[in-house]
Amino acid sequence: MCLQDVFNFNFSVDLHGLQILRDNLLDECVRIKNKEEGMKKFAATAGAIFMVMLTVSLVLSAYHHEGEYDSQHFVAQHPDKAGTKLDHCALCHTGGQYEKKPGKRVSLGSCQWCHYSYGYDGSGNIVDTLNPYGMDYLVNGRNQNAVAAIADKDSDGDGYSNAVEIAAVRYPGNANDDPTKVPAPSRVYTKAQLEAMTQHTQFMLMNTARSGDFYVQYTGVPVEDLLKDAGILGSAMGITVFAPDGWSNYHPMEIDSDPELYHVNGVYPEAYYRYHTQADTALNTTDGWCDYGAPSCAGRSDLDLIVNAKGLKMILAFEREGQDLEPGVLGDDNKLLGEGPFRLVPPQKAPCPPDQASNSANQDVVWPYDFNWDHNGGAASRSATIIRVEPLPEGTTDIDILEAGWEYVDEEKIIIYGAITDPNPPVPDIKANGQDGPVTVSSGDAISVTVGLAAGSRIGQKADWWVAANASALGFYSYVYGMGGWMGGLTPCVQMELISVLPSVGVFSGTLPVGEYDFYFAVDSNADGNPDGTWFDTVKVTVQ
Ligand SMILES: [Ca+2]
Ligand SMILES: [Ca+2]
Ligand SMILES: [Ca+2]
Ligand SMILES: [Ca+2]
Repeated sequence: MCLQDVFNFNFSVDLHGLQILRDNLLDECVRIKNKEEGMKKFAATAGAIFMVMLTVSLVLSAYHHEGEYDSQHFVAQHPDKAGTKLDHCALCHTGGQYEKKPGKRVSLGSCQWCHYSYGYDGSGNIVDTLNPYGMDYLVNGRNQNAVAAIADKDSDGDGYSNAVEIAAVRYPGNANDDPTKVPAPSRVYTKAQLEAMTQHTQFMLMNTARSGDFYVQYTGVPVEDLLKDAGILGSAMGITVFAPDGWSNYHPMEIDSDPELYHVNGVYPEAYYRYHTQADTALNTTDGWCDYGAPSCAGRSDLDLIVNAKGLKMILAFEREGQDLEPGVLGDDNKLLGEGPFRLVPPQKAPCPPDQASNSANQDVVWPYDFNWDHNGGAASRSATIIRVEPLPEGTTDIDILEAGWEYVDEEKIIIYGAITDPNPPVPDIKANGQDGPVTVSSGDAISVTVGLAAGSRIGQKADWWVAANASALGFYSYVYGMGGWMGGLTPCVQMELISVLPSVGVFSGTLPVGEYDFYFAVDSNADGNPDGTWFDTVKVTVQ
């Protein structure tokens, strides 16, 4: 009798718990299916198939968000989704890349991509910025009926209809976001918490392309320290910082050869203070371009080395010249005014003098506008409320607060989410004879193995479940739910959404031949059929 026969022969298990869970899941599938069919019927009876070929001639003022026209149609159809992450440009628009110089491509998020591709003056082609859902919405009439008409389509081809995705608050135009994923770990910081951390003060130039330059002293916490405090994972490659007006900036963790990518870790080069009467807005009120009026500029002269005791770092600033940053508000023209309560401040990577504004008619000056000079001011996110640490851990998706950013401005908070420590991960538990082990029994003694799971933050995420035993000299055996017992090799027990299994259920009960057995219970952060063992527990059984 081989070990497999032993397992099969002796296998007797209380499947009741698992069966109840399975039945609940089947009910849920039926419910979703009915909902989908209801949507189909509604769409058909409404006859809402509008093939309106739109000429995209959009008359809009500068800085006006196109989303305001379309979001009303989406929210009218889905009033309960107002203010969710779907009530955002990213519902219909994608990010993109452009070739800045031959062979050099720059990636932009949905907001920046729209502004880049479509332009502030509406001169570009908005269609270039649409994701598959946005495209379906457009060709179906670009109105509330269009939202209904495309409900049962799977625009992004990820296997879930638009209606199902929207109900689950998942992007219907992004195949990387679907209802089997759970929100990424997140952590909220208050201003008081930031102030309690080790402070960093630095004097620096904020050089912009066309908004005017200034020297300033900012105080805050180094972003590197903040992310360490949040438990940044070794897998993190960079951060995207969001402001509540929809603006975002990406920053890699380590220094990058791209001059426009400002890194999070480490220090930036020292710089010289550059002063010229032509640039000084206090002296040259017609076309000066640099504000030297900050108290921290006092006593400095042209070509003085700027000394910052702890160097220049990317900081999350909350004070300017010792005063709280002015909170951000959205002006009548949709432009963000103010910069607080928190501003992400990157120093210059390649220090240079303040240069004339690009839109100034007078470039016959000491430091005319130079496209290739370092304009760090443009990468300094004002009123930052969200830091996404990328890439998001497998099986997770964006948290649902993108449009709640204004509340964070008022409440002086910032949220960090993504590749950070999960304070509430799944905890699998496997026991032999009620013990965590190791367990030693005599030949002929009964052995029972039970598993339990606290699904934690991953409740609802689709996963591979594994119940396996590694028997000395005979290799792996798996308990496969669909087969009703144990079989040789590694096969998932079941592939389904993570749920808490409390109390524990039996997976083996009987006797085993003399030998050593390592029993495993694992759940993965994916459902790809390959054993990852993202979260696992083990118990050793020795039969003497
Ligand atoms: Ca889909
Ligand atoms: Ca999707
Ligand atoms: Ca400038
Ligand atoms: Ca897997």
